Amino acid sequence: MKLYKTGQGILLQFKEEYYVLQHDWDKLINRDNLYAFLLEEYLSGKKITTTQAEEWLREYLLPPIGSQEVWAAGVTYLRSRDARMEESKDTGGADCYSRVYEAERPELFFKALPHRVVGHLQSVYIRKDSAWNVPEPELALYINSAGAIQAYTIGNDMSSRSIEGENPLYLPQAKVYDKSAGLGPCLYISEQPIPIETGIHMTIHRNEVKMYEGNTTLKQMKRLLPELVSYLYRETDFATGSFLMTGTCLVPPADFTLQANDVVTISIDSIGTLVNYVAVKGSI
Ligand code: DO4
Ligand code: MG
Repeated sequence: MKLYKTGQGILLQFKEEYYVLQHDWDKLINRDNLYAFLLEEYLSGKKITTTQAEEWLREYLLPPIGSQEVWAAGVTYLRSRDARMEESKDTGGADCYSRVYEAERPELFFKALPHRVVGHLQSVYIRKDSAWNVPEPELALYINSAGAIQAYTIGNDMSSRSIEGENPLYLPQAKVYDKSAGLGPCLYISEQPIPIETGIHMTIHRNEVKMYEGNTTLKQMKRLLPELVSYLYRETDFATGSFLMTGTCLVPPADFTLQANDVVTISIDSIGTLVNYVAVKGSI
């Protein structure tokens, strides 16, 4: 089932039908067994017509986040390791990527507070001081305050390859800035963990011409999802839970950089599609 956060209220989608839930978003999602709770809510929920639900989703959709921090894992796929070794080979930073790929401890970094997160059909920014910019399509987890994965969504970990390539210590500047994180369109809540056969797809269009297309599956990931979660929660409490992007496997070729007005479309099986428009701060 899917939960959508909208400016008109929370929508639960189950079996092609929509229900309005009267809850505080953070309290609703931060439960021990969200799936079981939503099943009960659906039985007693207020059903609305598909036409009305579609209007809410079209006009009022918000990113599926409340007060949570967004974190991200890096170099969880071989493709990400190789791309970063390539971009940093002239500046001497390449070694740290091969070491973290092999190490027991994963790379985890702070990505965003909710006010820097954008949702479906909203704009992400590329930095004006960066010459080489890419989206990173990633499975994102919603983990409750007890450390249990409760839901999945789509993450777009916007990144400056030129800034990170210059020096890995510039990672926070390459990764953390206004509108650098996309999440959405919904939370996908399933009874069982998401299968590793789940596909991730990304296209990038410029003036309606396809500039990039890539496909992968979660099977390519070197780490297990609970392994990433256990490191994130080792010494850190998250009162209303947290979001964790789990790393990218799709990296456009080295001669590609995003431009304003590009359209990034990321789909993950069972979850849906997140579309972000690329913009430069100050120009919209
Ligand atoms: O090591 C830098 C960031 C890696 C990352 O964001 C990813 O692999 O997705
Ligand atoms: Mg990433």
